[in-house]
Amino acid sequence: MSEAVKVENRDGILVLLIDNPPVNALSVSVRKGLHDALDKAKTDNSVKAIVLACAGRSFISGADIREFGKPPQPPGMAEVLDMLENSPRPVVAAIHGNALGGGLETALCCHFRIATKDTKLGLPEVKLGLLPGAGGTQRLPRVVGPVKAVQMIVTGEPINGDEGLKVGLVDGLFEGDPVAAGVEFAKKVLAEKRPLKRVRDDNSKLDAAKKDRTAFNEAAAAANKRNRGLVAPLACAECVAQTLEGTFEEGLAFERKKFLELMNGEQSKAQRYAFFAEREASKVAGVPADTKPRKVDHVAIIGAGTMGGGISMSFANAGIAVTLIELGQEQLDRGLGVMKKNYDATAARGGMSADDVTKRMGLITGKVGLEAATDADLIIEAVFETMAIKKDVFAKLDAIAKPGAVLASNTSYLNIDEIASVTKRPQDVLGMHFFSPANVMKLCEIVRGAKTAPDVLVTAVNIARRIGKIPAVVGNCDGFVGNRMLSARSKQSDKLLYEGALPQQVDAVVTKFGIPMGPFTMGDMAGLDIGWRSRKDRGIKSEIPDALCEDGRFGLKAGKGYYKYEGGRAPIPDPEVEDLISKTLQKMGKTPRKVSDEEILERMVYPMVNEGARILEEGIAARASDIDVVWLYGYGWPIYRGGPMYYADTVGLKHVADRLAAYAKETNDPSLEPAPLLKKLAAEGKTFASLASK
Ligand code: T1G
Repeated sequence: MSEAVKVENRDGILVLLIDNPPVNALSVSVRKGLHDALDKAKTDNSVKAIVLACAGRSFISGADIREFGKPPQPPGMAEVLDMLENSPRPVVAAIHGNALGGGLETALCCHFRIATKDTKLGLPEVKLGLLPGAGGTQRLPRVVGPVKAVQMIVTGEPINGDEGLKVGLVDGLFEGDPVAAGVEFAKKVLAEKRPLKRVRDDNSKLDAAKKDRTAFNEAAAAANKRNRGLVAPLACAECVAQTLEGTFEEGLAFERKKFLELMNGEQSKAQRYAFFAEREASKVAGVPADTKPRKVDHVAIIGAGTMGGGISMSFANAGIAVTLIELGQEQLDRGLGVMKKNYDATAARGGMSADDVTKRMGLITGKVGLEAATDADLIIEAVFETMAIKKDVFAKLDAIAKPGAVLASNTSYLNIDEIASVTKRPQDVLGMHFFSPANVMKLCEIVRGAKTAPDVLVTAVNIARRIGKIPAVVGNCDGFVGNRMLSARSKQSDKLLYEGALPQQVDAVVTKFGIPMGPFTMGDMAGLDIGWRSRKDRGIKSEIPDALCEDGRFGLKAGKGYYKYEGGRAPIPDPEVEDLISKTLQKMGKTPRKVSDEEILERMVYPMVNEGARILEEGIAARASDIDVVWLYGYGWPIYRGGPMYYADTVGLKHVADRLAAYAKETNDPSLEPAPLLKKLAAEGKTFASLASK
């Protein structure tokens, strides 16, 4: 008996209990344990039925992703699943927690499945750039029908046990101990002499779609709607469609072929990297892994503006009560009204019920005056982005907040140490930089002050994950990690207009690369007047955006900026802007040149990578993968490209460094000179990833 699979014979019911923390992945030790136990059971006449269950918090959460890309270790999943599916005795999967990916595929090879009502049953392989590679694309449609199956497999979204019972994915629900429930169900199956049906043998749920593909095609198209640039979702749909074409065996062979293509493809490698990078970022470098977070029961948010409202909604969405504090009743009511409107809009779209809206709004208690934060364990300040106002708030909080309360600022670039300096408790102060819209965007930059205590960092990371955010710990500098790299890119996009590129050309290169919005569309969205005013305050000229603003072209809100807008938010290239740019260049005595898309892409991405190298040199980020997490979840970097640092590794750091040096010379821009770390790694033929193994 392997320690990963404990075997126990309970009056003829053979219990196979998988115990492979933390998520019961189907690692080789589990596969071996199952294989040996099933092999022995074949000739053990005392065994009348088999129960497959898991110890710990969950049923099997999938194949062991860490094994991918390495030489396969027997027994393979297919072999073990075959033994389950062809067992001469009934096999019952007793599922709790998660049955995901290979976990659900394993359960589909059992004759019966029972689950708890809140179990997550899903095939999320598509999120790793893969598809269910152990028969899931062929078995799930035979159990829940091809329409439901294609939705689940292409989106990767799970259903719970309740819904599983309704759609026939589970045969019964249970509460409490999976093993006891499994044994009881197995006894019932024996007593009722239920026939042993293999999922693969029942095609009845495929008949309707075989006759009329409309519903299936519509479901496949709908599920694929937001998958621009990704190859896995399409492959998932193709595999499910195979159930309507040929035999089970043919479908299985097709699935195998497509799975291997994806697993060995560039996109899945990047997406699997992103999966682990996200989890790595939650481990605070330099802080002992067993550092306990402080207790956070009561949360206060200061400021009911866009950010404060979005942050409050994130907590409410996670079922955590918050006190939302404003200085005046009118501002508070306005902020609460905006949140209610947001929730109502989601409900109107069917994204939640009216009851959900009431519940979530019920978790947000509006208060006037900072005193309402007195007993909060965590206070997140989200007031105006000026140092004076933040200092004033933190000085007051210092006098009001209870000892040990964590004081976080949502500032997007101001100096955390300067904010902390007005308190007597700098060790309790840090940044929690949410990204707008805060109730949607996943990233939370956790900004580490010079004096921030380790357990305060761990507390912020922990609470960020509790509200469904993806935390990345960053150091204190102008722009932290994300915005600092964004400014390196903006500097180049602005310069390109003075060299002959047009806004729509630059934006098209960036969106074709897979980033949702180009720099000039982004500028129009944010408003060009903000930068214009700040430049005027500092006596700085920037001829093209200045000329646009002098012409009242403030961006989307003015109906024109770098683009024109005709009623909607879609940016329309505007000949007037082309004219304005050409006149500005003439005035400046500049001759525009043809700028290639390739140069634009390199000057959009490589300066960011260069800034990322400097960020690593300065210790502002502990890992290159943390920088990638920031860009994947804060700025829409395409998941199938892994992040800027991962992407640079795939391009080759020597090429990146050489191109930067060339552009530094051609455009007379020393800031494009390769950073020392980049130069060093390039010279040594190494990658940013090689730093992680140190
Ligand atoms: N393989 C290896 N390690 C895994 C893993 C997996 N499948 N899932 C999680 N881990 C590690 C994770 O890296 C972390 O490690 C720890 O477990 C806790 O994870 C053939 C091809 C299950 C919902 O895609 O979605 O089956 O940081 O922090 O928040 O068709 O983990 O502690 O060192 O995420 O409670 C399909 C992936 C695989 C599910 C739990 N399955 N996992 O969330 O914990 S491919 C998945 C998750 C497959 C077959 C195909 C989540 C979770 P460390 P965690 P959590």
